[in-house]
Amino acid sequence: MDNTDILNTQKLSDIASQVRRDIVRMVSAAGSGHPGGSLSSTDILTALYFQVMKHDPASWTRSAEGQDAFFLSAGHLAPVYYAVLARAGYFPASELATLRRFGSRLQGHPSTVDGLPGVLRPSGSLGQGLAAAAGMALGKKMSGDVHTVYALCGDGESEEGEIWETAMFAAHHGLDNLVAMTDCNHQQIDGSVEDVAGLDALSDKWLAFGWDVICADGHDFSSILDAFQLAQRRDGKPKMILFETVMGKGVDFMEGTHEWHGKAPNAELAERALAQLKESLGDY
Ligand SMILES: Cc1ncc(C[n+]2csc(CCOP(=O)(O)OP(=O)(O)O)c2C)c(N)n1
Repeated sequence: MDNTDILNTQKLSDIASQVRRDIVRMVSAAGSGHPGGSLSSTDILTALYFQVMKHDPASWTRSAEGQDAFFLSAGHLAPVYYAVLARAGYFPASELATLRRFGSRLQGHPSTVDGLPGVLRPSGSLGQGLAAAAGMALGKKMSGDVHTVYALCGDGESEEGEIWETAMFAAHHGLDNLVAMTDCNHQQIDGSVEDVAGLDALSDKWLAFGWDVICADGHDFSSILDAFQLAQRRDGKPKMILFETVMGKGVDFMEGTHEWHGKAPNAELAERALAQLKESLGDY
């Protein structure tokens, strides 16, 4: 790691801290939403949007032609998605204050009805986003567009059948331009992932379905960036990055429990959370 890498990871860490502040403030103000998985996947999406993806908010369209594309398959992670999109320049950060308000473009789950820039398709029904990403990856291959398609899934989401239909489809079509990620925080809506349905060795499952599997620490930017680098290999196989993460990362009372999967902190708890998170880009 040289000095430039250290500078980059420090910058990413600062942005991630701001994104975590955004998540806490948005969900608390709305009085509902999904902070736990948003906080666990913050570092992954920060690295993706601020360093890895080849994208341009100014010329972005819903066809994602000539750019990399991202699909949020775990649609309930809308708070982190909106915060990263806003901070990356897709729409003003001030709009984050409208999360879940009547008439807002920032619905509880991503919607395309009001044309929120950066959102390719609605999501929230688990499993669908990865399938859509595979469809776009096939389309890009057929049209000669060399860009990469990314998708983020939850580990609880990986208990959906549609995930495994897509696993077969993508391997069958040799979609090596598809980079899927799983936020392995081991918690889901009403308990631990293992208690609800039991995924066991997730890496063995993806390997058996014909994918390349990369394992990384989802809170260490060097590890995250190395994983994305490895995932660029075009060897005829789709890629799955299994990111090991902590539910609620960065807020002590939310860490490691499913209790904050879909619950908003009150004003007092939000203040306690914000005191743990550094402000870097200015609150909206
Ligand atoms: C098809 C479908 N089934 C069930 C649900 C309800 N649901 C919403 S989130 C969730 C758990 C997802 O767990 P995970 O992907 O691990 O997300 P995290 O708890 O880490 O935020 C479930 C079952 C849904 N949204 N869609």
